[in-house]
Amino acid sequence: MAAPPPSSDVERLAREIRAGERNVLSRAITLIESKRSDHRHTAAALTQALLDATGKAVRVGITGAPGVGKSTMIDALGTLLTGQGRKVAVLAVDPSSRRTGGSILADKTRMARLANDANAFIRPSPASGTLGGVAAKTRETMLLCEAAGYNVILVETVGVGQSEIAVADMTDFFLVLALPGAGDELQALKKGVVELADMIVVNKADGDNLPRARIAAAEYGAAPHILSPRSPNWSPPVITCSALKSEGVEALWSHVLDHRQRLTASGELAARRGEQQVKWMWTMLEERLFAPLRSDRTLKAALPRIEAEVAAGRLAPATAAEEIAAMLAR
Ligand SMILES: Nc1nc2c(ncn2[C@@H]2O[C@H](COP(=O)(O)OP(=O)(O)OP(=O)(O)O)[C@@H](O)[C@H]2O)c(=O)[nH]1
Ligand SMILES: [Mg+2]
Repeated sequence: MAAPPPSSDVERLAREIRAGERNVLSRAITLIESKRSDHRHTAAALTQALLDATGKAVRVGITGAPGVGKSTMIDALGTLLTGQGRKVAVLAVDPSSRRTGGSILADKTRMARLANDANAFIRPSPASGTLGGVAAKTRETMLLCEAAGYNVILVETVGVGQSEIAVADMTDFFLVLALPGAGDELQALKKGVVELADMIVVNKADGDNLPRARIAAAEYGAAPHILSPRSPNWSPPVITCSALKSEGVEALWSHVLDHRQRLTASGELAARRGEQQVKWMWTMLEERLFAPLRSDRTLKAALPRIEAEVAAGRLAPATAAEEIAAMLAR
């Protein structure tokens, strides 16, 4: 099936994005985030038109508990990379309503250097919605940024809930930041996130924290997941850093590049990307099929009643599912 030919509007947008025009990029991302169906059609045509210019960036996901120093690390790492002549885009996946206007501003002040860097582009998380929806928009945004010439994409997500999986599924390298405290934190990290990690970075390894950070790094290094890494060609390193003092950031990046080289050589990187693309397709299809559940007034009004009937045992779940499917099909 061939994609529909792009309209002249889409062609112009695509051309300007390829030329790296930031304002156009911002406007195009707003189209992607829009709920209007005409905007969504344009956005889809645009990503299709730009597809050949995507996929060349190093995509890095960054997670960790609130306050661990993700934004500070992104500022330090991003500044290092723009200093090497790279173009860095910073995106976020935060489906909670945590990130209101105020904290976007707070984020920009924690990324003060990057926020004023002509070779960096910072875009906060799309407004709250379903995780699937927010993640889908961030993925599309990532593609636009790549087409605009950004060759490093850093995606921040907060270390609570399912959003880590979504971010691990859209990146090549997944970085978990941890605190020097260890102990409890190690327990928490063991519950899943760490299995996604391509590297663990114990941050805030400065001042009085330094000895504790070293101990924590040794403890993480001995954690069971390290013995069963995601790839046969990569064992996740555990390092210490100080994002605040920009210490250890170069070593961090050299691990990212080393990982890239090994997984490219083994063919795993291409395979991972391919699997991710197919998974995105299904996620987007699901989002699209279920969209009426959130937007259709009649459906929205009917669902609480149906749920209540099912909960009370008056309506069989199978019958309820049939009823909802029939309404979706209308
Ligand atoms: N001492 C020390 N403080 C740090 C370091 N990195 C970050 N901080 C401080 O920790 C606090 C939180 O930093 P952020 O970068 O905003 O943390 P975050 O993980 O992005 O936080 P959320 O986005 O709210 O989840 C700030 O006060 C930083 O200055 C570090 O390496 N050393
Ligand atoms: Mg942050």
